[in-house]
Amino acid sequence: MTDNSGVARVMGIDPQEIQEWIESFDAVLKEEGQEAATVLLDRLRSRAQKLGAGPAFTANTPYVNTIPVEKQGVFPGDQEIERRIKSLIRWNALAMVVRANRVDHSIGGHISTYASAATLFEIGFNHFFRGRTDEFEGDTVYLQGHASPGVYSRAFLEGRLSAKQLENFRRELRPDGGLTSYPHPWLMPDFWEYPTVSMGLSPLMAIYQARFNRYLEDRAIKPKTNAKVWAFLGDGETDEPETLGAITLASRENLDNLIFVINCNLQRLDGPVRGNGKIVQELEAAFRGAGWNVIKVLWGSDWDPLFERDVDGLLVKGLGEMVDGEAQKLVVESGAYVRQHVFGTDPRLLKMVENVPDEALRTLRVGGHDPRKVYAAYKSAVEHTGSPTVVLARTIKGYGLGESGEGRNITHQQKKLNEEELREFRSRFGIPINDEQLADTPFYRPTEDSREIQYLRARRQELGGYVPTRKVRSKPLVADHDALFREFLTGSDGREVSTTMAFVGMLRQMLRDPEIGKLVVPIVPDEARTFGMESLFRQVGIYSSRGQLYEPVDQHTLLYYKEAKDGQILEEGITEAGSMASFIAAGSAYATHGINTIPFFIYYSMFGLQRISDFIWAAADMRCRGFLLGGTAGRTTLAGEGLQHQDGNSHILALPIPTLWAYDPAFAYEIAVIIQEGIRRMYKDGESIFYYITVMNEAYAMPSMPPGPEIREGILKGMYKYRASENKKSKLRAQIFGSGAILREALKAQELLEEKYGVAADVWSVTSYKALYYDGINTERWNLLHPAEKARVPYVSQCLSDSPGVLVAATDYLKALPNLVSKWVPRRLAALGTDGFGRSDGREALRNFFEVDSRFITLATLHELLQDGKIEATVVEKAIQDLRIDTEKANPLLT
Ligand SMILES: Cc1ncc(C[n+]2csc(CCOP(=O)(O)OP(=O)(O)O)c2C)c(N)n1
Ligand SMILES: [Mg+2]
Repeated sequence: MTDNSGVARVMGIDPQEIQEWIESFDAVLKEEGQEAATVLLDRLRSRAQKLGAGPAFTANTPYVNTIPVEKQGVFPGDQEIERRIKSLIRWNALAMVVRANRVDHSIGGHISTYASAATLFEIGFNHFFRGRTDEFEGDTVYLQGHASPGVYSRAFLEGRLSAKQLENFRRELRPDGGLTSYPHPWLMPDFWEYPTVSMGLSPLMAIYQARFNRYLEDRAIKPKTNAKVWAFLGDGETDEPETLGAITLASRENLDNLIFVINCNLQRLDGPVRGNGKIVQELEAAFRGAGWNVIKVLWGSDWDPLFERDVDGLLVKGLGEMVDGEAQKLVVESGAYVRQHVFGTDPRLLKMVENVPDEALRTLRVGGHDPRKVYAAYKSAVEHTGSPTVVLARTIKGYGLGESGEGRNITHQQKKLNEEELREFRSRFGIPINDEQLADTPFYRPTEDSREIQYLRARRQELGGYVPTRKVRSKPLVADHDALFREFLTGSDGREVSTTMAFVGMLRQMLRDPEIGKLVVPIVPDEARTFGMESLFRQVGIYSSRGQLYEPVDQHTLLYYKEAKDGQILEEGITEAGSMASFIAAGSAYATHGINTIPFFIYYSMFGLQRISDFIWAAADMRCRGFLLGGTAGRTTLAGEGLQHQDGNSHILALPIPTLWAYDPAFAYEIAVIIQEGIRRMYKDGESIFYYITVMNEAYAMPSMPPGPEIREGILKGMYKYRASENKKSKLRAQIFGSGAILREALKAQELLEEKYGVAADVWSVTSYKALYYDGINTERWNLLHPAEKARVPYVSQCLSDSPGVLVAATDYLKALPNLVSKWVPRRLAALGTDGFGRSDGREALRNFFEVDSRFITLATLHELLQDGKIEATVVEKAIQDLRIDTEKANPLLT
């Protein structure tokens, strides 16, 4: 096809002259080849620019297929049998949703997404997606979440899922099991690998997955392969900022192992994605601008002869100017409408189609439904080198649903079809189900020896097995790492260090360990210096696929910024979302690659759970393992920064994620115990859990771990008595809970109470309210279900059973955190916490402002004793004076 689409727009130039230029160019192309033609164009462009006549910038190409017919190549499959298979998959996917909806109107599912994606998926399944075998690592495929019925339906034909399972789609709680609505590895751990349904997450995860694969190769942890990462997205999904947010990373890193396929059905849930614009062109410009290889698959083979006749480029121009809202309308309109609106603008165009009947115009196929076009695009994508590829495939939402849904704005939520509509669908796709059976909408699977099943099986065998299949391939670690962590149990000999520094020390040692050293993946979003990690730059290097092409400004220093091709640190720049995507790739490598990489993602704690919680949720769904380190944590411990930075929230935000163990340790030995245990549970015992540990930047002498086996157990279970009062005689008793940096305030309060008020207080380090809370609710649940058996006692109640006195808890997080356990403690619990917006000031001022310092802990303890009638109000009033507490001070929650 010759593209002359600009011709009509050019004013004042003789068409003859234009034709001559074109012919000269064609001659160069023909005789000298493509490279020469490109040089010629480049030279002309530079010349024009120099003379001030540079062409207007455009990142777009005309609205036609990127791959010309001549370069399409042959389709290697049996098109007829593949069409039959696809039709059966369409039918069963539809039947799943229709049947589920009949049983319960509230259940349903989505038909129209898969209806649009069927050819895009099937070409992948039959020709491209390689399974994971012992010899080859396989491709990684992120499938559009709302198209899951189609994926199940294919697995049914493959013999991997039963009709009963299909029957129970979206009814997972049926006694005989069911199928989860969307791709959730947590719920179907042998099937789904990657959760994709929270829109925008999977494109970002796919980019970082592709980069992580390269990282493993560059570090010689896995062999170099040509495995691909495929991500299938919706066009509406591209409005999520995460979708396009990292595309420049993919091109910068030359990720030619990455292929996006965007299902451009021009619709999202409510209506058109860009009614008044063109989403394909918009995406083309964005991806081309970012340096991607863009392949547009817009028109099916039926259009080829029309474009062939379009010598003046009028048709291309017309299609290029038509907004998507109008293009969507063509789908639902008649052939006559198409004739009038696509070809009616110019008599020359009308002439082109004068012999084409209306019906043929109505059913002209778009590119994403044409197997040959899609095949050619994928082939070109997998063969492309040097940059990632995006395939922009034009499809029709609800394809095949006819009047009831095809191209309609309501189609996304279409779950019901009446008998007439079912009959039409059945006939259109040639499903061997007779009219009487239609009302029941049965599933249909041809016999095992049918050509369809044989073909489909043979294709998957050839490609190395079924996709998706999730299988844990890694071998458990064996060492106990006692020696590694032992040095952190003995304190810092009076040296003042922060828990962050202590953690970094552990990380440095872990990186040297013979078993786990290579497996550790430190991940930082441009905060390594904040956390004192710059020494690691030199020790293990920062990963860069290009090595270091420049001499760093600080090369003369010991800790210079060392980038290396086999560097181990993933220094992601300022992207917590991207860093989390790296964490997910590294934290799931035990399944994806059979490699136990252990990610340690350390970040500014406020910008973690608060900012990227949906990714953390997806990590849990994916059964990720590893450690999240919330650095510069605490509302009053991070001094100076203020409202947006000071994190008093994250331990509350960690609560909902079932597999995330959250700790707020105060001392180095606590961190050592937690990390050692985490490595054991995740990488030796194979538990699919991960850890969140807050670390702070307040420096103090780290004590050594108190003796006794109950300490280690207590640290892990959530609390242990750190320092008991030595005063055994006092009648005034208290139990004070401190956590993280606030533990030291509790210890100061213990002294104050003893010295000034004669109160004997024991101090507990509460390392994890979440762990105590989960233990509490689990114990309660067990008791509820076992009324006749001896009731179990929550761990927090056990701890306090022999601990007399009033109960006071102080935390650098919301008061809700200690209050979580208040029902299992033997008496009233007074909670001090940091509810409200942060402030810029020093620690002392902040802890006064938020009322969590030793003075307020003392006051709260005395107040509790007053409530119990153990002391007089005057004592408390006097204390308020002595402690210089301003009773009229601002309320931190309201100011
Ligand atoms: C983060 C997020 N927001 C909203 C939704 C709800 N939702 C599900 S599908 C959908 C429309 C999808 O449109 P598109 O991406 O174009 O995919 P299509 O179904 O058209 O292929 C929406 C809004 C979601 N799944 N995730
Ligand atoms: Mg869409």
